[in-house]
Amino acid sequence: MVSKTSVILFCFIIKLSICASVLNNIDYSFEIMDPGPNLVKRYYVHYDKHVDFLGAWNACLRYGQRLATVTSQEEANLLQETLDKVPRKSIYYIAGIDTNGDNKNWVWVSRNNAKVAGYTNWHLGQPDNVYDRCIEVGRYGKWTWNDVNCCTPLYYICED
Ligand SMILES: [Ca+2]
Ligand SMILES: [Ca+2]
Repeated sequence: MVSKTSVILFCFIIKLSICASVLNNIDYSFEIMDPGPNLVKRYYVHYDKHVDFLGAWNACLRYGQRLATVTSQEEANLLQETLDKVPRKSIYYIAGIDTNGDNKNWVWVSRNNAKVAGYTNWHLGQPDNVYDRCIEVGRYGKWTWNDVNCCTPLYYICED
């Protein structure tokens, strides 16, 4: 007889592997016009529906936006101001993923796979898990970053 625990574990592993293979196989290599360093960026916080990372990435495109990047202290401040206006505090995807699963090679997949370089806003002790290959904000307050499993249903932040 198969125990309930092993069924749950099996489903969990299947879900993880599907999610991981989708993440590895999707073609993120489309060209996005990059407005450059003087960009006046706007962030859009979407908190109507929880989705996994790919759902978030696609939803932003459907809105004519793209999943948010945070590449400087100015942008982090703008994001914080934007999030502080949202009536419900929650946890949100932004566009970084760990390409190798080693917590070292993070790229912004909505920005022509630009390396997450220079500015970062990791919470103390993060990233801490090689299986968590996406970035969420809001888990630990002050809108710092945490690495999270890409299958986790979360809200998301887009930009244009
Ligand atoms: Ca990680
Ligand atoms: Ca983490």
